[in-house]
Amino acid sequence: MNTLIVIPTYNESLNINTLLQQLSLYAPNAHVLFVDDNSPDRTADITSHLLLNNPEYSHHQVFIRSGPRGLGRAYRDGFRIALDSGYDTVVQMDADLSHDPKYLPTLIQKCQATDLVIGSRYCSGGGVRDWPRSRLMLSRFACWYVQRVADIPIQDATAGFRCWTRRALQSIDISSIKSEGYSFQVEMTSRAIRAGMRIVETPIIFTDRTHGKSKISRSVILESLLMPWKLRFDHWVPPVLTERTPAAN
Ligand SMILES: Nc1nc2c(ncn2[C@@H]2O[C@H](COP(=O)(O)OP(=O)(O)OP(=O)(O)O)[C@@H](O)[C@H]2O)c(=O)[nH]1
Ligand SMILES: [Mg+2]
Repeated sequence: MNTLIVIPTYNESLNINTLLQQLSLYAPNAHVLFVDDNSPDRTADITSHLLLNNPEYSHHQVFIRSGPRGLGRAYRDGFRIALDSGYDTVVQMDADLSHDPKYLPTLIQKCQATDLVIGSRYCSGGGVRDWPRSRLMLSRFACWYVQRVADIPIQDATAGFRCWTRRALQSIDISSIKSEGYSFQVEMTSRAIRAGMRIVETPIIFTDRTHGKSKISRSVILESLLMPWKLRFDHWVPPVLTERTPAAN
C-alpha cells in the first residue's frame, strides 16, 4: 500500500525539522508532499534544503503554489497530485505538530477497513491539550453547529487529521469544493457522506502549536458559520448529472 501525506504549510519554518523527524519515525514508508503558498518565512526553501540533504527524505516533495493562498486551495492541489500520482492512501495533517505523527500508524491501519478515518478530538478517548478555554469552546461549538445545521453525524467534522482511501477521494469532485478554512474539512466530510463512504473516528489528543502563529481569520470564522447552511440546502438538491444519455431518434 503506498501512502502520501499531504501537509499544507504557511510560515511553518520552525516546525518542519521536528515534523520530518517524527514522520520518519512513525510513517517511514510514506511519502510526504508539502504544499506551500510561498511562505514569507521561507518555509519552502528550508524544507527543500532539508529534503535535499537527507537521503531518507528522498521521496518527499515540496510543491510551491502560485496565485491566491489558502488552506482549501493547498489541499485541493495536494489531493489532485496524490490522485494523479496513483497513491492508494492519502493522509492530511497540519504542519504545526498539533497533529501528533504517533497516530499515523493507527490512522493508516484503520483506513484499510473503511473509506475515511478522522483523527477525532471529541470522540471517546480524544481530547485537546493547552488550548485556552475560549478556543476550546469555539471549537466545540463549531462541531455542534455543523452536526445540527449540516446534519453531519460526526463528532469532530472540522478535524484536519485524516486518512482517505483513493476511492473516497475519487468519490468527491474535489475541484468543486469551495471552502477555505475549517469549512474545507466539513465540506469534504459532507460530500463523502453523500457519496456513501464509510467514516470512522479514532481518538487523538490535539496539542496547541508551540511555534508560529495561527492563520485563523475573521473570514474563516464567517465561512464556518455560513457553509453548514449551504450544505444543508445542498442536501435538498439532487446531484448535478454530468453525463447525458443521447436522446433516441
Ligand atoms: N499552503 C497553505 N497552508 C496553510 C494556509 N493557512 C494555513 N495553512 C497550514 O494549514 C495548517 C493549519 O493551519 P493553522 O494556522 O495551524 O490553523 P489551525 O490549526 O486551524 O489553528 P491553530 O492550530 O490555532 O494555529 C498548518 O500546517 C498551516 O501552515 C495557507 O494559506 N496556505
Ligand atoms: Mg494548527
